[in-house]
Amino acid sequence: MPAPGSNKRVKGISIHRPFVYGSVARPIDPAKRPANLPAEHTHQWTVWVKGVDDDDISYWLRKVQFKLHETYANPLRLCDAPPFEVTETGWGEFEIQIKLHFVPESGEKPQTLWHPLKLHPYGPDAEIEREERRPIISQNYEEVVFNEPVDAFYDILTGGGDKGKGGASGKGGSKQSAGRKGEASGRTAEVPRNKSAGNPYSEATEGEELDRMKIAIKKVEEMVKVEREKLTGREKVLEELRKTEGTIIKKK
Ligand code: SLL
Repeated sequence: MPAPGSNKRVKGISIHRPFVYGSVARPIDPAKRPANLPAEHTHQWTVWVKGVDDDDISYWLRKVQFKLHETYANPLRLCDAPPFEVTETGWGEFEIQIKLHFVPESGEKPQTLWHPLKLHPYGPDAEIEREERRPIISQNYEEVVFNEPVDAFYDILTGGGDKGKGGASGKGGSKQSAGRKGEASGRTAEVPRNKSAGNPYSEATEGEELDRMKIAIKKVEEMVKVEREKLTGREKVLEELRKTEGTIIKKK
């Protein structure tokens, strides 16, 4: 057992933890517009940091600070317990600074992310989304990597800690109990096998992405082959031309 407060690191080990950050924005329905809402506010939005499929991440993430645009009163918003999210209303898009503070046992420095808040539909379905006032979701899957974590944090990350929350029991636990290579037991970096209504990030999604990449690689290889053949043909013509030109020069 390491001495309390020991900062001995677990050598050669790197542990990653997945999470999702992003935002959802809803255009304010004029029929249901709250009376006290400033006239220029067009949307209500929420920005968040959460586990994949709402898995508990509070055993490694202690608090999250969101820094909003300076047009907001008190732009620094600190969430020191889950849910790590801020809901606001406003009129414009801007970059939200998200600062992740890890649990003190980790000894890790905070890490900063940036999320561009989206209020307006984008992509191929933008028009219909606008017409139907659909919520605009913009989110990213991300992984934080802890290289050679200190002993105490390693125990917490892998479920050996005694914090008693979100461990090998309950919803997250059953999903995570399978374990991954190089990780002891309990808490792992597993994502759900299949996607669901609220969560697009899963092993199946990853598989689909890999299949798409395989198809794309094959296509690129075929295109390269076609171009190579064209090049060989042109080099032959060039060779012929060189010969012909050589003959002409001799004639001169
Ligand atoms: C823009 N560069 O011009 C961006 C800035 C800022 C949005 C957008 C403030 C709300 C409030 C708000 O929505 N700021 O007044 O409380 O589009």
